[in-house]
Amino acid sequence: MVKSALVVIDLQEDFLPPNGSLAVKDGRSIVSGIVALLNLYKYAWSFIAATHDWHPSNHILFASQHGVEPFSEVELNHPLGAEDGAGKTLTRKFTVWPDHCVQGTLGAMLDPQFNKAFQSLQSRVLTANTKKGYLQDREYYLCLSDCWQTHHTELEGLLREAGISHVVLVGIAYDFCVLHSALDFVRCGFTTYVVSDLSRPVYPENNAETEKAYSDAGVVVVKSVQDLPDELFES
Ligand code: VGL
Repeated sequence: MVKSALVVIDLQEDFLPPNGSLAVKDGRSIVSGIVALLNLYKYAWSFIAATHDWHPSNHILFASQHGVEPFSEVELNHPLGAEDGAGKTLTRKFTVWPDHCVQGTLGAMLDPQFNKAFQSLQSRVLTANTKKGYLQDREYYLCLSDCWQTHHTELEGLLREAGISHVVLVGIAYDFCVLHSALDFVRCGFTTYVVSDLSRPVYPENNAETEKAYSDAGVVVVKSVQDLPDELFES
């Protein structure tokens, strides 16, 4: 039996115009479409999760911590010091960002229209608020684990407990947290959809590369909600 979850990624003020410190172009324009997806009469979700980037103020992926310009790259060590075969600590290059989604700040709040609709659902369907990015020393573009796959959020366990087989992702950003979360869901065995009209990228100019990453991984990207198959909502 198909049981579907909607996962709304990082619909937080810092990713949204006009004031977000890492505002994604037209980010706010997807909110009303996402709110429409919360209509349980129309869409029979078994689970709805909202993820929150939730960083300490000295998070390692903030450019301010490295004295470099936002959107430049830094090379970081594996947070647990894992080594390659030759005994050398594993490293990876990461883009560093303006400070954003600092725990407890206005910028970390969910968009108010979405938040109100989401809160009002909470006794009618299983829901989760999944925080990620709270460990200072590693990035979490994924909502199931960090980028090194060393620490896991509770979301996968909650979805498994609820018997979820299919997930639909919307939110921000199409080329970072939505993309990497979708890849993580596929790795964990979920049938994974992304609705591209209800997501926006940081780098629209890289869309061809982003689309390739989705399709290489087996994520089904549909343009609009109408393109989602009916079987997602048959219980
Ligand atoms: C994100 C850049 C930095 C995202 C998070 O939510 O996609 N993007 N941190």
